[in-house]
Parts: sequence; structure tokens; C-alpha cells
Amino acid sequence: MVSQAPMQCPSLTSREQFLRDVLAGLRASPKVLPSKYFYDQRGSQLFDQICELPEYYPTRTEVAIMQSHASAMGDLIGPNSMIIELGSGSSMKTGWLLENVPRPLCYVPVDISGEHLLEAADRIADRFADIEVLPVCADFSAEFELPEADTAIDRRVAYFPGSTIGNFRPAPARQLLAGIAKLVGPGGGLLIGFDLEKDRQTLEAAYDDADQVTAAFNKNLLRRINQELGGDFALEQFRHRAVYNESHRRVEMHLVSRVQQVVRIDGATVPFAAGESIRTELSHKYRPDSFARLAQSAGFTPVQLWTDPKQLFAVGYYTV
Ligand code: AVI
Repeated sequence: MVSQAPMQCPSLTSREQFLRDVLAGLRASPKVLPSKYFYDQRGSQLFDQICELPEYYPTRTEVAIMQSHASAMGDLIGPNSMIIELGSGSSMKTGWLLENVPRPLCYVPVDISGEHLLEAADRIADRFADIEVLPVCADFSAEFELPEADTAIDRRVAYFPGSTIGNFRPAPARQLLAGIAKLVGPGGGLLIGFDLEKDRQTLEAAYDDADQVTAAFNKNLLRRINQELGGDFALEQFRHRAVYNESHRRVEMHLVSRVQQVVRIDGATVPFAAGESIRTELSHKYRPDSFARLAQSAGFTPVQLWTDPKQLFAVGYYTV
């Protein structure tokens, strides 16, 4: 059953805020653009395509881990739980978990995109008639209020799949995890997917695929600036670059200017030297122990970790 309470979505980022963020990033040295702006409708479609690419191992590996270990995860979570999925999107990986958590159970998908959220909530409610589904339209990286469940809840468990935590630098990642610890409270849990450190070749191929889907995803940010902010980026004058920065244990995505040029955005001018780059995304990779330290610094205690046979990806359970 999906809650009938009226759902209010916070207003999406305004054009002014988008423009402010873009100009501040392009005036910085080195130039940067926030990766949260990747995900307009086209960007979300391209991201879905990325998840299917042979080079992009994280999605299928995480799904395989969930398929193999959901029963053990469900046992750890236990009955009378509220599962709060952060950035639930289409609730793709949720089924395996919900099938395996003992009842009674309440599921709270949290996403900024109201349309996506309600469709996914309906699908989950149709499939699991005995689960109370309470969608919340919110930006999970900011504070938001949890709904009241009909049945008494023994614990709250946040589910944060997809290695989205890797897109945050260490300090904001710690802050986000500390916010999750506060949300679930004492006795609560966190089931989280994160990407593991590995060889440079595998990592760079995952972010620079042969079919150039990731390149299109990266350049979509410039197309979006053109469309929504009246920019005049010539997309063919920028090259997609993905590089593993080993000292920071992160893959960086860049858009590199092929020539010296000046770009105009809403009356402002942004000069580029030939070869100058805009950094558009960071994707941090962890070792089991480095992630455990991060989680501990945010108030969590590591309970169990599941990985795949090639140790490409990990899903961990932590409690407050
Ligand atoms: C959403 N996030 C976890 C993806 C990642 O792997 O960092 C975004 C992505 N960027 C390029 N490919 C996928």
C-alpha cells in the first residue's frame, strides 16, 4: 500500500542557482562543474545506458552481490524495520532486499524526482502488497523528515546503493554519513554499496567506454548549459577525458578544450586556453578498511561486508 498523504516536492534548483553554480565553477581555477547537474532527463537516460555497458562493472556487480547475499542482509536487518532508500530513483536494486527482510516492514523511497518516485513506489507496492510504502520527495543530501509508519518500528535502516557516496569528497561524504546516522538513530543501520580500488585500466575503461556513452553523458552538461542558460558551448570543441588519480583514489572526469576559445553564458564570457579542462565529476574508490574508517568517523560500527569473487565492488552493513 502506498501512503495516500499528499506528497510535496521541494522546488527543483532554480535557473538562477544553476547559473550561479556554473559561473562560479567556470571562474574557479582549475575550472569545475558540479556533477549533480548531469541528471536532467537526457542525462538520466544516458546514465541508465552507462549502467548496461560492458565496461561499467559497478551496476551488474552490485546486483549480483545483492542476489547472492540479500537473505543474509535481510536477517541482519530483522523484522519491524523501516527501510529508507536514499536516491531511490526507479528502485532497481530494492526488490532483492525487500523480498528478504522479515515482515512487518515499511519502505521509504527518497528521491528528488517526484514523478520517478511515485512510479517506483507504485511498482513496489503492487509487487509487495504486505509492505507499507511511504515515498518522500526530498534531496537526501539535505535534512528531511521521515513519515510515520502505521505499525510500530523497531529500527530504521538506510539503504544507499549505487556507490553514489563515491561522488562526494571525503569531508562531505563523512558529513552525509553522519547525517544518515542521525536519521536512523541509535540501533539503526546502513546498507551501502561502494566501489573498490582496482587497476587503472579497468577503472579508466569504465569511465571512457568504447561506444562513447560516458563521453555523451559528460558533454550533456554543456548541452544543458546551452539549452537552459543560453550558453554557446560548441560541444565538438571539447574532449571527454577520464583519468584515475591514484594519490586521491578517485576517477576524475574532465571536458578538455581542444582549442583556445571564449564561451558565452547569459552575457558572461569564459575564456579557455587550448588543453584547459573543466573537472566535472569525482568518483572515489575505497578499500574495505578505508571505507570502514570513513563510516566509523561518521558514527557507524562495521558489521558485515559482502563482495564479489573479483573484489570489484562491496556492499557493507553498519550500525549506529
Ligand atoms: C552515480 N555514480 C555513482 C556514477 C559513478 O560511477 O561515479 C556516475 C558515473 N559517472 C560516469 N559513469 C558513471
